Amino acid sequence: MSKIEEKSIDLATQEALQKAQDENIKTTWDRLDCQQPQCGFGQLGSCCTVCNMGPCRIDPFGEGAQVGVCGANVDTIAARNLARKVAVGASAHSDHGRDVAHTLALLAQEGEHKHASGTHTHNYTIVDTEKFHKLAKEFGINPENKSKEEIAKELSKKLLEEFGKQEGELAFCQRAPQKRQQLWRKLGLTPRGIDREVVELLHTTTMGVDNDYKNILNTAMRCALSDGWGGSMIATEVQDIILGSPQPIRGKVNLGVLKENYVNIVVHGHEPVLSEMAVKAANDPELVKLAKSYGAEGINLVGICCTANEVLMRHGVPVAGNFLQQELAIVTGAVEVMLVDVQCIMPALHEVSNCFHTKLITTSSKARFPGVMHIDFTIDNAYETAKAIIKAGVENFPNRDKQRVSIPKHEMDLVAGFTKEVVFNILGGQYRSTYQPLNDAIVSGRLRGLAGVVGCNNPKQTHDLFHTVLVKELIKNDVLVLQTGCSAIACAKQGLLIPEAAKLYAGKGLQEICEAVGIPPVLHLGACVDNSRILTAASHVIAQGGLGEDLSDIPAAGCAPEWMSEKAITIGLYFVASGVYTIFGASPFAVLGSKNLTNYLTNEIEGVVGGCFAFSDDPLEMARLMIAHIDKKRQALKLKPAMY
Ligand code: CUV
Ligand code: SF4
Repeated sequence: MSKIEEKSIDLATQEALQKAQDENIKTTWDRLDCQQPQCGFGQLGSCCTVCNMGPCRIDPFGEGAQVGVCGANVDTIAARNLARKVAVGASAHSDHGRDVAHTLALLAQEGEHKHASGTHTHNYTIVDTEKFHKLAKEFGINPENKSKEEIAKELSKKLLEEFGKQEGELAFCQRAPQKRQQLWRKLGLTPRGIDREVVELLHTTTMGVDNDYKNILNTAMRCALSDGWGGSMIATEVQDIILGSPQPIRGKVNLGVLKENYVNIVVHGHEPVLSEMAVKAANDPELVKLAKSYGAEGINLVGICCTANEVLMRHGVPVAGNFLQQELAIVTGAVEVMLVDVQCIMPALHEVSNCFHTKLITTSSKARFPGVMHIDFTIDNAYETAKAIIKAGVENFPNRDKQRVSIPKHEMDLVAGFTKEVVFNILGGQYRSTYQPLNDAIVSGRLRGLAGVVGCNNPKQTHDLFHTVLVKELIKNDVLVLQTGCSAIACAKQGLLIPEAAKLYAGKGLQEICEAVGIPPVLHLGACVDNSRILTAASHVIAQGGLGEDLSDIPAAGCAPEWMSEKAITIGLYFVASGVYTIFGASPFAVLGSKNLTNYLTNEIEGVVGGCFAFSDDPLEMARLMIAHIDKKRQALKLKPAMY
C-alpha cells in the first residue's frame, strides 16, 4: 500500500484520505489495491468477449494461442475493443447533447402551451438570444419575424434530426476548415448522423464483421467525429443558449469550499439542466429560512466533476473537487445531500454515504442505485424537483454528527468561463471579434503555441500530479493552455488558473500576453462536452489566417494525462481525426497487445489524418513531446522559432 503523499499531491485530498483511513472507510485507492495485479490481457487489449465461443485471449509472448476460436487475431481484437469504447464514449456525451436539445424542444412546446392557457410549467428560457439566432441561421432558419418559441421549435427539430439522420453530413462539420472537410470526405470519415455512426461502429465490432483493424479505426473515427462535431457540440451550444453563455468569472476550488456552519449540498455528474435549478433553489428564501431554523447559517451549494464546471462558469458556484474527490467530499462529514445525475458517479458513493448522515440522491432514470433515494427529474418539474432535493438536505442538517466533521482548510481562487467567443477576443486587449491578436502572438513567437490539457483523474497515478507538472512545463515554455473537465479543476487547485500564475510560472512571452490583458496562463473552457469549444476555436484560428489551412497546421497539441473514462478515448480520437497530436497518460491504452494497431495509432495514422496518438507515463516527457510537436509545426509554417 502506498503512502498518502503518493496517492495525491493535493493537500486537501491528503487530509481527507487520512480521515478516511483513520475511520476505516474504504476509497477508490483501497479498492485499486484490492484489484492488484490487474489483468494483463485486459491491459494489453488482447482479451475478447465478443461472442460465446470465447472469451479468448492472445498470448503476448507469441507462444500460446495467437488467434481466438473464430480466428480473430490480436489486431482485430484490440481494434474492436478500442472501437467499442469509442462508441460508448460518444454515446455518453451525445446522449447528453440529445437531452439538452430535447429541453429546447420542450421549451418551444411549453411556450405554445403558455400562449394557450396563460400558465407556464417549466423554468427554462432563451438566455443567450444572440447565440440562439446565430445557431438558427446556421441551420437555415431565418429568425426574423418569428417568436422565440417558433424558432426554438424549428431549431430543436433540426438539432434532434442530427441524431437520427441517415445520409448527408452533420451540420457542424461545416465549421471545420475547408481542407479538413475535404479530407474527411475523401477518407469517408464525415459523420452522417450521430446515432447512425454509433450503431454502425457497434455493428462492425460484432463477431465476424470487420477484421481489418485500419478499417475498424476508420469507422471509430467517424463515430468519434460525430460526437466532437456533433453531440458534444450540440450540448455546448444549446446549454449556452438556454443556460447562458459563460463569461470570465471568479470562483473557489477544493474541499475547503464546504462550510461547517452551512447546509452543504454537492451536485455531481454532468448534465447542468437540473443543477442550474439547484443553484436557484439553494437561494430560495423559503429554504434559506428553513435552514436557519435548523441552526445553519444558510445553504452552501458546491459541485464535483463536470457539473461543477458547468455551474462554476455560469454562476461562480464553488468547486469541491474533481473525480477522485467525490468520495472524500462525503468523508468530510459535512455533506447533507449529494445530488447526482449521470456519468462518472462511483457506485461506491452509496457505501461511503452510508458511513455518514449524507443522503445520496439520484435524479436520472438512466442512472440509479439499488436502495438509494431517487427523485425523478423531468424538465417540466425542474424547479420543484430541485427544491425538494435541497429541502431534503436542509432537513438532514440536524442529523449531522458534529464530532465527525473535518473539512480540510484548503481552497484556491480561479477564473473560469473562457469560451471560444470570449477567450481570443480578450487577447486583443478588448472585446473584438477577431482572432488576429492570438494568431499574431503565435506568428511572432511570443506564444510558442496552444495546448489542450483535459480529462479525468485515475488512482493508478498520483492524483493531480500529471496535470500540474505537465501544465506548468507547458506554460513555462510559452504555450497557452486550454483546459476542460477534471484537468482544469486539478490545475485550478494548484493556483494555475488565476492571472497571478503568469508571473509565477509562465515563460516571458506568455507572461507578457497574460499581463497585458489580465488573463491566467491556463484557460478554463468548461466541462468535457466543451472540448467542442476547442475545436471551434481552432477553426477560428485557421479562418483568421497566417497559421496554415488546416487544423493539423496549427502549432498545437492535446493531452489527457490522467484519463480513465471511455469518453476520454472518444475525445482523444476526435482530436486525432481532426488533425491534432494527442498524448494519453495512464498507460496502457489497452492496444499495446497489437503491435500493428499501436504503430498505426502512434505513427502511420498521422500520414492519413494529420494527427496521431502518443503514450507516456511521465508528465515531463509529455510536455517535451508536445513542445517538440509544436516546434515541428512552427517550422512547417516557416515561422520564426519561439521568441524566448
Ligand atoms: Ni466529463 S469524464 S472524470 S467528469 S474529466 Fe472528470 Fe468530466 Fe473525466 Fe468524468
Ligand atoms: Fe473469441 Fe472470436 Fe468470439 Fe472474440 S469473437 S470471443 S475472438 S471466438
